[in-house]
Amino acid sequence: MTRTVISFLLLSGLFAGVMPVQAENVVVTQAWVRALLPTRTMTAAFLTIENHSEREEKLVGVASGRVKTIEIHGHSHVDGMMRMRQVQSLAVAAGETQALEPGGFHLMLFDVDASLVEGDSLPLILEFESGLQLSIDANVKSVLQE
Ligand SMILES: [Cu+2]
Repeated sequence: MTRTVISFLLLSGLFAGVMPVQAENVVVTQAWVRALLPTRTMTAAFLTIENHSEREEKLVGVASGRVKTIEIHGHSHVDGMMRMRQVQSLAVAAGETQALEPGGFHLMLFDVDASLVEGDSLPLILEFESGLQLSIDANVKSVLQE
């Protein structure tokens, strides 16, 4: 297959994923990012995914123009200690709501644009296994506001 055809297929997949009728069924609310601490380039983001559709939606990736790498993390107890661990995806069952919040699932942001400050907003693109893509803005909040 030529590169042009591949690009076209990728593009059409993208457009199919952001059709309004589909996007309305999955709503992201309460998106926020913990402001960077001085000299740090890593932080976490939190949000709530409401799945109003009739099928499971699985979050498989998150991207931002201002962050190099974003991982989906969960927590597990290892020898009585809470440890973060990366998960490959996060499923939200039909009709369910999944919160990503401190102490639970969260997005881990690595190599964050150092100019990101409190009061700023960070654009995030959430990618679901179904091809659905949601663009949202997460508010940057100081740890003191938590
Ligand atoms: Cu983490």
